[in-house]
Formats: sequence, structure tokens, C-alpha cells
Amino acid sequence: PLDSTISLDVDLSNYDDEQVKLMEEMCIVLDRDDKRIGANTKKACHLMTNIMDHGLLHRAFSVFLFSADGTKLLMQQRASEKITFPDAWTNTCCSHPLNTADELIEKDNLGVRTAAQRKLFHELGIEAKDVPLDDFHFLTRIHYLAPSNDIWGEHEIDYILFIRPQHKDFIDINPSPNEVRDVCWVNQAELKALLEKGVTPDSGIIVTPWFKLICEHFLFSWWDRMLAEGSVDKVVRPDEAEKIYRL
Ligand code: DMA
Ligand code: MN
Repeated sequence: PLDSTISLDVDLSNYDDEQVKLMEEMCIVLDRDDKRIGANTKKACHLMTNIMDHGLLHRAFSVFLFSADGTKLLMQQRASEKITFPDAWTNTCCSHPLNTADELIEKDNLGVRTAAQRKLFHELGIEAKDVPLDDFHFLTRIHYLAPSNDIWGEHEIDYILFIRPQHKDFIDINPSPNEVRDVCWVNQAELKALLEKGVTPDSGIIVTPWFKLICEHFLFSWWDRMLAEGSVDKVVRPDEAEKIYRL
């Protein structure tokens, strides 16, 4: 789409200053095959009008971080200050590789892994030494569209990454208050209970749409495979890694 047709017409004055500032980040704009066709602001990429009228699509990642024994997944509840999907429970960390030289590197998904390491520190205070780039395992890509409200939403090709640090039972975390409201480590049964609550309107529990999709289609079979094989690199399947799943 021509830049001049992209809308930026939204009032940001009632949101958290830091979250407003982050709306200036440059996301990687894609065609349906995950080829870069340009770049645009996080703000432009997340306005439903641009998504619906111009099909604006961008690159993202979702990290799933496990305990050393693989039985527990670190989840986060998004801060109330988040402009999209506030207060919703989701996987460990999500964000976007930026339109910068280091985060655009597609070989071995290095750009996405670099962005994942950057955001694990920014959102959760997880130190880079605890999550080395080589320890991220790329599983697959999902293409999905999901409104947050009338104004904001997501339309992404989302790279799914697993990481299971082995040097500590549970990695040290120090969440940033205007990114993360709460965290918890859940086993499979606890996660299933949380997902049940997420579909019950008056439970007060909200779950993000992408996390729901990943749980419905992939997460439990990948997680079982990881536990059965005893290792996270055994979870990766070439047939899945090559595809873009349209969910
Ligand atoms: C965006 O996450 C990425 C996905 C997969 C939804 P986000 O809204 O948490 O991004 P950021 O942390 O950069 O605001
Ligand atoms: Mn996004």
C-alpha cells in the first residue's frame, strides 16, 4: 500500500507515555509469503483500518520459555498500560523484530531470535546470558488476524520460538510494570484450566487470540513431544518449519 493511503488518525493522549513512544518503532511489512515489502510504524501496523482496508501485515514472534525440566511454561499477563490486548494472559513474551540491520537477518531466523532476546530483557528483565541466541528453537510461522477493540488489532506472520534453559530450574525474572502485570509458571493441567476460564465471560480471565490459536493447534502436541524426547531441539519438524499456517 502507498504510504499516503495508510491512516495514522488516532488519539494517543490517554495512553501510557512509554507505550505511546513504542508506537514509533518500525515494524517489518510483509506480503502473504513473509517477504519483506517495506516498513511502517508499530502504530500504523496495528490500526484495524489499515489492516482491513490495505491488508497491512507485519512480522512478529512469540516466545515460549520452559522450566529446565520442561514441565512448566512461563506465562505473562499483559500490563493494563498496553495499548493492544491489555490485561490478557499470554505466552512468555511477544513482540516484533524491527526494521534494523540486525533484526532483518533471515538466515537461521537470526533477526527474530535477536529481537526475542531483546524483548525478554525489556519485558521480563531476563538477562541475555540466560537466553543465548543459539538456545532458541524455531518451530513454525502462523499467519493470523485478530482485533483487540474497534481501533487496534493484530495482523501478523508470527514466528514461534521455544527455549528451555538448562542451567537453572527456573530462570530469574524481573518484570517491567508497564509491560507485564503478572507472571506465573504453569504445567499442562494448569494451562488447560486457565484456557477454560478464558472462554467463560464472567471469569475475569482474558487470553490473547494468538495464544489461544497456538494452544488449539500446536502447543500441547509440541510440549508432549518435548517431554517424551527429553529435549527441545527434537520438537522441531522440518515439514512444520517450512510452512506458514493460516489460522
Ligand atoms: C506483538 O506483541 C506480537 C504478537 C505475536 C502478538 P506485543 O503487542 O506484546 O508487542 P510489544 O511487546 O512490542 O508491544
Ligand atoms: Mn503486532
